[in-house]
Amino acid sequence: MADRHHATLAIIGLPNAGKSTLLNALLGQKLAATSQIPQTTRTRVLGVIDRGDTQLAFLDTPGIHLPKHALNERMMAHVEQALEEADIVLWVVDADAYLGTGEHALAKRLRRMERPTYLLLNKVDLLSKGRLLEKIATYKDLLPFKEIVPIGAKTGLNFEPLWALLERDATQPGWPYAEEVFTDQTERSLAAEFIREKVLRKTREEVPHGVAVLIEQWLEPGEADYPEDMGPDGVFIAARIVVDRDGHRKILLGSGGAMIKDIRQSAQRELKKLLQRPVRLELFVKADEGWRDRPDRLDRLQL
Ligand SMILES: Nc1nc2c(ncn2[C@@H]2O[C@H](COP(=O)(O)OP(=O)(O)OP(=O)(O)O)[C@@H](O)[C@H]2O)c(=O)[nH]1
Ligand SMILES: [Mg+2]
Repeated sequence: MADRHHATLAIIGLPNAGKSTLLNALLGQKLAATSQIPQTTRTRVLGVIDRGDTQLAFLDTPGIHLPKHALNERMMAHVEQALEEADIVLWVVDADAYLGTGEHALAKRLRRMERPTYLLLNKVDLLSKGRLLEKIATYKDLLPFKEIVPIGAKTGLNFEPLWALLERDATQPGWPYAEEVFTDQTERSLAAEFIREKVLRKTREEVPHGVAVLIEQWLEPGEADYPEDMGPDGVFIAARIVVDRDGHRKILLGSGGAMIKDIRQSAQRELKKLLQRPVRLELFVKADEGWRDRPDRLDRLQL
């Protein structure tokens, strides 16, 4: 007990770099929604893992971008808060993407913070060795990085050296979280996120950015209105999918309801895996124009 150490690690970077994929892979369990759509993550997600005497508390954060709506301002506040709390910053970049103004601005900010920062060059599966070396050369002068580690978040590539470095640098005394604590997400918040993930994976353009999910009913066996035909160990979940425009609602429903049916089925499968029990999911789609700029709506959605 006496030689237990920990570190809080903020996983930050631009949208779509693979931060949430990394969190899920490090934890060996899905905690965060991931998709090819930038700005998938909207809040801060804690994932804790204990390795020997070392406790590592990872904070996944929204991808850094210029806020257009009140929602996006709150997203950026989550990034700030995670950076404040972090002992170590893990800056994840898409090594296959161009190093642009976003990266320069972030480097400037991190330089001022003087926090030990790792550069994690992600998606190295998409690069040749030669291009990877070029990338390292381009990035290394941006900041005095504590470490530069090429990784593949999707496949767990280079995780062993990464773990070793993190364990070496996790020098804060004690363990802030009890051994059984694994995340700060509730089953309900995970369920809402995984439903939203299915929507993001099936829609495009402006639709995904205007989507939010609210769990309206969560019925356990024995509760009033729990469906009688459902068996003694299931859960009945009704969720509302909020969209920004009526046109988006129509897109989500699809012709003859085909799209929403597809979303419902894949979300229900995912929730069964999450909850390890039979799940019946019902989805409703509702347009609420301008919700991303309404503080009351954002509060209700816990954003
Ligand atoms: N080829 C490849 N793709 C990856 C890898 N890691 C993540 N991706 C893909 O990159 C996309 C974005 O991944 P996310 O984990 O959602 O990215 P994020 O940084 O959390 O994005 P935001 O939450 O929007 O900031 C997804 O399509 C992932 O499958 C990787 O190692 N290799
Ligand atoms: Mg994310």
